[in-house]
Amino acid sequence: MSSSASVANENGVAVVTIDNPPVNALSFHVRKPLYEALVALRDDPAVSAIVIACAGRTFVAGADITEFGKPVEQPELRAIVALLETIAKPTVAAIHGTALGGGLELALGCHFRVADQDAKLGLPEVKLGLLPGGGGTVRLPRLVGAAKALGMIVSGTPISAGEAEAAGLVDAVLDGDLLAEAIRFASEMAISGGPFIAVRDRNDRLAETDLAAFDVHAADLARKARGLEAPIACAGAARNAITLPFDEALAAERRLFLKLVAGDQSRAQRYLFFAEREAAKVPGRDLHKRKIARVGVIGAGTMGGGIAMAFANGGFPVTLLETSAEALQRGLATIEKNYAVSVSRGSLSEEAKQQRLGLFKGSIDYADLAECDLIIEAVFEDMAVKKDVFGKLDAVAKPGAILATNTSYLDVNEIAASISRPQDMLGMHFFSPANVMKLLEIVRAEKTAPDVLATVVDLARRIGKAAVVVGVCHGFVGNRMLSARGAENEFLLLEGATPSKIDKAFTDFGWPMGPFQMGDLAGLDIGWRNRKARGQTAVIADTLCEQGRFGQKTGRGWYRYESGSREPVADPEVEALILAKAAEQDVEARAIGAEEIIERTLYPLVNEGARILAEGIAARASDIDVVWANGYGFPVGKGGPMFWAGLDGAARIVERLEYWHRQTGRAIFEPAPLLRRFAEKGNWEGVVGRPA
Ligand code: T1G
Repeated sequence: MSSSASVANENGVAVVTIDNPPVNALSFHVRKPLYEALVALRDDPAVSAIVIACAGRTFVAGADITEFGKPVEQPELRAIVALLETIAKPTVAAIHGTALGGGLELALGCHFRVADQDAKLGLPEVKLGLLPGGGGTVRLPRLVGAAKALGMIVSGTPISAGEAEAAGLVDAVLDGDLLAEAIRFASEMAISGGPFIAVRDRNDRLAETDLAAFDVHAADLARKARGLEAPIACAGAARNAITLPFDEALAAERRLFLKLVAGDQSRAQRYLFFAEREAAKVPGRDLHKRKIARVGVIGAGTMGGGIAMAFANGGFPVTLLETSAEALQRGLATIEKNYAVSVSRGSLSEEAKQQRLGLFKGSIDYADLAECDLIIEAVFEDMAVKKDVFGKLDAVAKPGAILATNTSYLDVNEIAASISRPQDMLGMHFFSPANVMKLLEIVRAEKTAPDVLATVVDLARRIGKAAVVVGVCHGFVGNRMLSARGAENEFLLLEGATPSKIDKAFTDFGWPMGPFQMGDLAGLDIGWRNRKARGQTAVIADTLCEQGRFGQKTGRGWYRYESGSREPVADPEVEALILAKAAEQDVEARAIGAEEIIERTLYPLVNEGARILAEGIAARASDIDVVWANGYGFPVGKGGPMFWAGLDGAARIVERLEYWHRQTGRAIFEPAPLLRRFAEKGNWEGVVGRPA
């Protein structure tokens, strides 16, 4: 018997234990012995029931994603599930940790599923650009109903054991020793004599389906797919479960799966899955990490409050410091309001809200930060202000405390040089809203100690952030590339492309919104302040700001917003302003197509990424993609700017950059040497910079 799938007999109940660290993925070396064991146990008269359990920290977390795109080795998961459904004796899946994807589908092949109370169950394949390919789209609706199944499969969001029990997915949530209780459950089932009905033969929940309501829900989900194929395929497969006989629906699922798994979108999303984990593999990651028991946050404004919530959400006690009692109260009130909104939306329980609020301690006295192990400042973006804050921190923070700045572009080395302990200092650049956005740029300064970096990278994972270590430069990785992406915006406007046209080119590409909508959302005054600080101008954007048109918050920016609405409406006044500015500069308006817009915005984006790689500000091209997919809404079906460059053809990007460089003479179009090398090699593998 293989160690990946071993069998024990507990008084007639056979226990098959899968052991494939770290997440018990259903790799071939698991599937083969598992299949063989189940055949033997099915036919063994001494076996009255079968329990499938897992060693380690979790039940099967899915098929082995690394196997996709390679020749399939039999038996596949589908064959194991089909085999399970030929077994007359009771079969029970004992679930702990996360039963995800193929893991849940394996459990769906069993007559029963029991779980411990901390278990989570889900079908997250959609996040990999796939759909459940082991029968999940046809079996799950038979247990929880089509509507619930549709939501689970298209969102990919796992549910708790309690919710799963209430929905009919789990037969019992067990306290105490899960395996012992699962064996007892199985034995009782065997004694009961059944009947033991395979999930495939249960149709009562399906009979309840309101197909019209299902289709309305599915259509709404499709509208939110933004060009991604998997969510639509997931909905279609779930609908087949309702309208087609089981085996036809299963065959349809197979066809849809094979199409998705071979497609660019799934390749891109699987790439991002591993890229996010690769980004956390920084030098020194196995060093001893400093203990972080309490986190201090300085500044209770939008960023500081969001950062404080991010840590409280991760279970960390937070000391939130402000300069005055009024500012502190305002900040704490905003935090409470944010949690209340989550409770009203049903995404947070009242109990959890109270538990998290209980983790906050407010203060207006720096001395209170002395008990913190990590202190993050989120004060005004001004070097003098930051240095003043760090001077105070240097005086009060305990030895070994990690000191972090949330600056989005200031020189972290300069701040580090202003304190006595630069080795304990780095940047933690959160993205607003910091309690929601997954990306965290961890800025490693010249003197940051390796164990400090390793501690913060590990901490990022513990609060659910996608951490990317970046080097020190203006704007680090994301904002520096964002500047490159927007450098042509005013030229495009003056030459005849309207804000709506440019934004539509972006949304058609798959972005959630275009640069002008984004600017109105974030506030045009932020960019205006940055430009003034750097002595830069943008004739149209500056004029809008001089007119007090800051975007949604003032009801007018690039677009107009009816009161209470966030819907952008093209504003003739803005278009008139653009025409006037173009006339001043004798710029002839012309028709500008989407392709040109993409070439003059996204190709410089990729080019700047290549420059960042060459300078070692990012260690890998995939790190840059993790930044853009998690911090800026780059369409995940295209994998990020650097992965997309491969899809779009780097040679063509170089050629078009050269064209625009000849046309404009502007430096952003001068192809970076590393991009030229990528174009020759066809991938970034050998084209990486020094470690960030
Ligand atoms: N296959 C291969 N490797 C995996 C893996 C998987 N399914 N899941 C995780 N790993 C690796 C991961 O790369 C990392 O490796 C290590 O395990 C620890 O992971 C047919 C088609 C389970 C919630 O999508 O969501 O089933 O970096 O760092 O933070 O219908 O892993 O150490 O070398 O993420 O504790 C569906 C994916 C697959 C779940 C644990 N299942 N995994 O999180 O650890 S498709 C999923 C996760 C499928 C069927 C379909 C998380 C986790 P390394 P980690 P974690």
